Amino acid sequence: MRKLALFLICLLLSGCQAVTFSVDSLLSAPNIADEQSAIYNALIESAGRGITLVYPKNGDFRSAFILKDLDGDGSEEAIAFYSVNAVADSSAKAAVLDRGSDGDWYAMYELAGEGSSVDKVMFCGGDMIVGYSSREYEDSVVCLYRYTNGVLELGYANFYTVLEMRDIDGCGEDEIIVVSRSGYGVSLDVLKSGGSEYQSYVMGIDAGEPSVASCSFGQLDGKTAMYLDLPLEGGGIFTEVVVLGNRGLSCPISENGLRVQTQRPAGYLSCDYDGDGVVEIPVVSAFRGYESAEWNDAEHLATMLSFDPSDGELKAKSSAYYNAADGYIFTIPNRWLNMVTVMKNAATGEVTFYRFDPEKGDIADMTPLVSFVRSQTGDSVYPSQGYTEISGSETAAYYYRTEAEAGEPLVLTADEIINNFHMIA
Ligand SMILES: [Ca+2]
Ligand SMILES: [Ca+2]
Ligand SMILES: [Ca+2]
Repeated sequence: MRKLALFLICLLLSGCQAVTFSVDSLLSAPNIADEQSAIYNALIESAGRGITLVYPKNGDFRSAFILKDLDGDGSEEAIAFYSVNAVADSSAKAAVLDRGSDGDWYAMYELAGEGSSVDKVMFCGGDMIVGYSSREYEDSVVCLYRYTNGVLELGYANFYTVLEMRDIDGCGEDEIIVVSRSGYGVSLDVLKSGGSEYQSYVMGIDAGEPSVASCSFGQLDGKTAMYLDLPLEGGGIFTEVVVLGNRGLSCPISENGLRVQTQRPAGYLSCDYDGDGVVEIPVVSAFRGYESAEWNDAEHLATMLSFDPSDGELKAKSSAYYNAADGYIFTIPNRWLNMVTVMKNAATGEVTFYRFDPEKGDIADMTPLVSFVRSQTGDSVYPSQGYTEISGSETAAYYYRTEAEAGEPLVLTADEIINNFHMIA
């Protein structure tokens, strides 16, 4: 039946485009649904009908069946994850399926994974890296498998809180980066592929507690570096930069004694806010007028720092208003520095900048310059109230309105506002 269906498809295709009628093209006719159901049928033939497919939640491979040539024989195997419908067994299973000499799919190997769901699947050459997670456990588990002679062999396993693949040594190939919770901080394990073996680079980083606030990657010295925001003891976060060089893993921020310079309250996460490929680290101080306010009642000026490997120092790139709650960073123009302050409307989230006037005790009595507000897309009343849209995403739109009278020297042009406004994820 299946071969007949393929033949009909080829006939239909031949009406509008050139089709080479070789055996190969007949076998690889592009009917994805047909192929998926053939793989699924082979899976339930092996595992039984009482199964539920498990889809990877994150990463580049999220479909029920992942096609990949795992053993390097030139033809793709299919990888599937599933769970059995049994109360006593919640583990996700991994199955490798392959075509037999008759061209049909067969389940070749199955094993139980290390969690009830699949976080992500990645590939390093033909090796498969699977991150498993479970609702009951805080730590996820990464397993590295190699498929040889029909057997899926486990070559490496570890707990993780961050699992990524990046080329952090600039060799042209991605390394596998595993960050796991350890003691009072985290432990890094970077696996570098060298033919059939991996070289493992291990390093511990002390922090206030074993967790990761955020992980990002950015350019440093012509290579990709990892930026980890980690918790401080007693609250707040600091940033560590991790690079892989000839002498292994290193942390240039700590090695240069700069960790204390990156300390700040939680929520001000490192990010490449301006999209230039370099990650900036926001450290904060009170905005004018808030110097003696309680921390939670104050507004803060963020200094966006970047690490300069040429002299091993942190350099201030810009000053900014970092609005983590509403997802944007507004760079403060130079002529605004020390001249403005800011106030947030607690009800609407609208942020208004004012020309700072030390004679006036109340910011609301100062001269307003410009306001920013975030709105859900599709229901905004702001355009009818004199606001102009700056940018938007699928879930939010951002507007500004100039509040100052014409002639006010601190008023910003539309270009200044648009160029200085950065949405952050
Ligand atoms: Ca293969
Ligand atoms: Ca590399
Ligand atoms: Ca940047």
